[in-house]
Amino acid sequence: MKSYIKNLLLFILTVSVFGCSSSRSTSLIREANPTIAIIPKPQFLKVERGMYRIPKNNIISYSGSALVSAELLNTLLLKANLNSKISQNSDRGNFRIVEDFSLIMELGEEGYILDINKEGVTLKAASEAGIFYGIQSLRQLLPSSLEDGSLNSKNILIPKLHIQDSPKYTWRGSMIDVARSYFGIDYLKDHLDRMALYKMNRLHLHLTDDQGWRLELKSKPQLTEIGGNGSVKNGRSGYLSIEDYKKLQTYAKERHIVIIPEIDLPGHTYAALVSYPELNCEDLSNLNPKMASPPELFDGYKVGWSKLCLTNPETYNFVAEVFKEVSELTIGPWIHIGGDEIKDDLYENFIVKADSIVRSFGKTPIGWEEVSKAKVSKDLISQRWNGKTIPHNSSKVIESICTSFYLDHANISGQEHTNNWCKKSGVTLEDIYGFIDKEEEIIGVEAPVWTELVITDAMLDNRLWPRLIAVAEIGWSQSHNDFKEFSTRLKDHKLRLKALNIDFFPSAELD
Ligand code: TNX
Repeated sequence: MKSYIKNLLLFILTVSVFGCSSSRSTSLIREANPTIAIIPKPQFLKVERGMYRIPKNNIISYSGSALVSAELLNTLLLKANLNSKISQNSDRGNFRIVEDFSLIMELGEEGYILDINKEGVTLKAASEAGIFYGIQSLRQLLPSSLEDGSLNSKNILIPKLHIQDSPKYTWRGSMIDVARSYFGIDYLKDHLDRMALYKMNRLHLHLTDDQGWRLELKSKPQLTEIGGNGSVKNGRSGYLSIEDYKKLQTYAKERHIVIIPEIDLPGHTYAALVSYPELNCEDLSNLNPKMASPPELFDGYKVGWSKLCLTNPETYNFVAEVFKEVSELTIGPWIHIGGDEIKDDLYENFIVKADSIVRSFGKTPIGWEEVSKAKVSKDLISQRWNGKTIPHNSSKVIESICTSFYLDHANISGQEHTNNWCKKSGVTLEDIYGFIDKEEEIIGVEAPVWTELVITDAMLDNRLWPRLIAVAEIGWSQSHNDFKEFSTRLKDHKLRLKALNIDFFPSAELD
């Protein structure tokens, strides 16, 4: 609270010293104003002179079908210990929500306009998603004590301003490997809340690997009855029930986030092979070197030693049944088929089949970049991680190059319990922010956390935050070339991360 008041005084001082004529460049105005620290950086921001004081009693008016958004804003005001009433089809409220599809050309699917002036707050967008993101920006203008419900001030002031904002990329993702160490529905819901604050919209779950299978399937119960019990050494086991998976997707959808399930095939499959041993080749030649064999579970770190038996026709029935049920359970349009780190003469043949199986169930397949060696359909999206694959066609790409996006790597050089095979010195905030996105086929960015060495909630928080905030900015903002300026805004988020109960890594940039 203290720092909020300090920031406010600083703001009043800067406005009175510099003045804020509309001809001044927005970046200069923003630099002069320490209270505006919105992340991701909005596309256009103009700060006006003065502040708007939010009264104790508020009216939220909305047009069209914006009731859900009005309720969301209502919740935000209630969290700030303010009163508010919702009123339809009137523009008399001091908070006005205008959802108007004709703004689609100007703002796109996810853009918004936020105006704060002496009359109050107006939020306009072509869609619910746009309004949602506008509310996230407004949320970041309110004191961080809002996040834990401890904000109880009679004098909540927000800067008068005009923002017009829309994202650079449609794909702004986070990936969590829940297969090596299990992270369940409670952690994942918190994670969705945190992602939403930073306008991220894709949560990719790496649901299966050698150590564990984390999604219940009715047609294949042993996958979780047996494979769900495994984990990496000292990691947690468990799985998402069908009910959990449905609930999680609904929760995500309410936050405009799509869940992407990954069933990693044909390698990284020991948890499936121990659950249904008949899927192995008769001589177990598909396990090489044999790090475990049924009925033992595998809790080690080695990768690339297990694969489905690609000469066995039963394998393809298994794959089709699994993708059928996963497709039926998944509300989003994408299914990730894995496809990483495996050698087999039939690999490309398998990937072509998996691609067409997934499409036959009406979903768009995604695979780790190796899949693009195969003659797959143009629809298949490739996820770049080491940049070593020469693609067979120019498919769309999700950028996760490990030097910039692998958050299981160290926050700073030498951090314990981190991978370092991609970059010895770690993947620092500055490494992430310095990523240069020059390739045209990129639809967005995604930051994976592999969890061989990440076995508690605190460790996962530490790997994700604050680095995921830099990823969010790369995904949303048109440019990201001034790390110093980003760091200045980031500092302002430290208290908010604390209020959200996040065990973030204490990066120097936060102090
Ligand atoms: C490579 S990157 C993997 C994962 C491991 C990670 C960390 C990629 C597509 N696959 O299976 O967890 O390295 O060791």
